[in-house]
Amino acid sequence: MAYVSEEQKQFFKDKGFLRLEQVFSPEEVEQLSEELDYVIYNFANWDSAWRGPWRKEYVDDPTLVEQIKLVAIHELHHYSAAWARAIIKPELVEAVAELMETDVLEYHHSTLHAKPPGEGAPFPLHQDDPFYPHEDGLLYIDALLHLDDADEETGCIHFLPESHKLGRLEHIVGPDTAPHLPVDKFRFENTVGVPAKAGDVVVFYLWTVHGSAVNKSNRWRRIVRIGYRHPANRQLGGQAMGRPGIMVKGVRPKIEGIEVNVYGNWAQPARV
Ligand SMILES: O=C(O)CCC(=O)C(=O)O
Repeated sequence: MAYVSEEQKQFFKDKGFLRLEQVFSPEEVEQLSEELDYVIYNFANWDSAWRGPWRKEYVDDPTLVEQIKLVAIHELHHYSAAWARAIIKPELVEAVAELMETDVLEYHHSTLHAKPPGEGAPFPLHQDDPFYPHEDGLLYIDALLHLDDADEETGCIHFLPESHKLGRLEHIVGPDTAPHLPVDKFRFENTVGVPAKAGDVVVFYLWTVHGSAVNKSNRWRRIVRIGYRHPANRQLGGQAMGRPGIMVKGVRPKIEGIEVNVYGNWAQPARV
């Protein structure tokens, strides 16, 4: 049984992104949403908006430039069993594996990006590569699981079509800014918005350029990004570096130079 059509595969390969409709049922979304709200109010960081001088290009209202808010937290399955089920859900994992054309797939990380009403933070155009660089940006797929309907008003995700074909791009980095692409060369007006419904998943390559605008609405825009990679795709640094992920499809192939450093692994020296 196929989870994505040939047309969807072709679109993804060409454009670098794709919306998968209703991967999660309304009942699943309701439970994920309820448990996520508990995490948001009890564990998450409400001061996670990306910083940097690029903000003034993305926030029209000067009084909001310093006010914008983003609620974030990593690894939702450490907080909620519904989320533990979500990251291994066969309909999601199989669709990602088909798009990557692989029969082995490893979970890498999950990250919540929740934009509160009225002041939800924008994201400057960037690739995800600077955050968790991998040797091959086409053997890594990020999946944005939508908990709310997202549209232009709430700051839905935008992509620069075909940008994954550019490979790894040099980003502006530094202590006072989140990694991003130069705002004069990478213009938000050249991107396409991908509105999505709660339960939809929007997928894109590690090298696809993306970003989003301020949430100007009176609604939340909650998205959880779930990263999946081919287990042979070597990580070069950043988030979750050195941490093996759970296998979500197939058996991990033995790769020279990729260690599986699981605490308690029988192959590790005994702790005293
Ligand atoms: O949540 C968004 O609007 C953007 C998220 C993003 O840039 C990312 O997950 O890398």
